[in-house]
Amino acid sequence: MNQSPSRYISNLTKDTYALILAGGRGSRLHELTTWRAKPALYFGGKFRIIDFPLSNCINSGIRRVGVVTQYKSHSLIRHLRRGWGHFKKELGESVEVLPASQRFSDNWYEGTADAVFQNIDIIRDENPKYVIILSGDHIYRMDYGSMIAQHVESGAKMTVSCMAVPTEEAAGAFGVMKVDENNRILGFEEKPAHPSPLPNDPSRCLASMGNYVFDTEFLFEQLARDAETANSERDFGKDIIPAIIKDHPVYAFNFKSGDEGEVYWRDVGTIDSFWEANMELVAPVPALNLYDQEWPIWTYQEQLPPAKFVWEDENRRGEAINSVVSGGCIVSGSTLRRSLCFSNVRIHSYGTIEEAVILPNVEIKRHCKLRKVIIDRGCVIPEGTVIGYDHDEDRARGFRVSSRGVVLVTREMLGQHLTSN
Ligand code: ADQ
Ligand code: ADP
Repeated sequence: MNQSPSRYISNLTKDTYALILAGGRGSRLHELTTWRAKPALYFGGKFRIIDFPLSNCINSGIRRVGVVTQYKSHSLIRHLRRGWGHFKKELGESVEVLPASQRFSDNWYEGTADAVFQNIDIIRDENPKYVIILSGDHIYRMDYGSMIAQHVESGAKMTVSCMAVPTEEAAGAFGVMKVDENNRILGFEEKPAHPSPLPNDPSRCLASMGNYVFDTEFLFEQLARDAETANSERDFGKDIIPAIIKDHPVYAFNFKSGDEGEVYWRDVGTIDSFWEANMELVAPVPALNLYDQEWPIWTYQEQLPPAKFVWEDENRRGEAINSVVSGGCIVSGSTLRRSLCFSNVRIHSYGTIEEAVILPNVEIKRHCKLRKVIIDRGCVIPEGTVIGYDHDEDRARGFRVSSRGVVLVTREMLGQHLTSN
């Protein structure tokens, strides 16, 4: 590195095009993804999941980004247009939506590799030296610049970001790799039932985070080769990586998050993990720092008035304890504990709300008692409703109770008007 490291990295990130894969179905999120793709799901009081990889790109200095969409993309595309549509192509900046448009074949995107393959001409037009392919499904803060720098310095053709995770968590869920002492990948299995553990730690294995850096030409060659391969599922984890590691230098990049302590990376793929990851944010010191002005998470935000708390008398104490409350909310005469309210939530008097994740535009009428719930956008909770105290009763009313006892409530379950967000 004969230039200053930051200058060296910014030259590399400038020469990189990012493709965020945001077509996933997220079926284990049940009704939360009936109307929206998983990357469009709300998170953390005012964000959507996609804002995290997008902000990581912008904060890393990668200013040319394509977002590949497919399943239930309306909410996602609207969010991208409103929140991410202001980049200037003339300044070499753009966030473009790339829907499956059957330009090459009669098929929608098959696997992840096919989703990239069908956009080759768009990437070629940008003429980047490197392409970074990112999953649009995860919550984390990561400087992609160091991954690209390692990619270039190691002489890799492809680099896979990874982290050590408990083997029982990885089983059937993640791509798992074996590496040599220089981090070159020697073996890769997609979602094995019995992952091979790390040599120095039998309880953990090295899992792929689904983020890849490629030399552009090499990526194109491999996608073309895979497209001609019979029985391929056109997937990076299942097909491309296992096929290339023997004959080409493919390296692992060990992800360490910027914060001290635990490496923060969350796959909010289930009702329980979605609720838990949101709940983590109401802890006094959460593992994910959303308040770091050096690494802002950008999003679309409406112009909203500040949150307001109204304490009328001893029986109507409008208060929020260990909670996160977004703009446009009014908590009047109710107590909120360990809860997270997105924008424009109205909570009326004589209520007790605990461990609740309340998505935007919800209204909770008087005398409600809610515990360990997720309330989907736009629900109106009728006066006197009790949820989360008797799960048989909750199920009988049509709410979904998760395996760890989180109750999901949507407008449809309440028999209320639906819109496609
Ligand atoms: P999964 O996340 O299970 O495993 P997949 O379902 O293919 O893999 O999703 C990867 C990303 O691509 C997601 O962001 C998803 O939204 C998106 N996606 C999926 N199909 C798509 C399509 N047809 N078009 C557009 N986008 C699509 C992957 C790797 C594993 C790794 C985990 C980490 O395969 O090796 O361990 O990610 O979560
Ligand atoms: P509840 O009947 O359950 O107490 P209300 O809807 O009457 O709930 O609201 C109670 C209090 O919240 C009001 O007295 C007022 O202080 C505040 N409030 C409600 N709406 C607004 C608003 N649009 N702007 C400012 N404050 C409001």
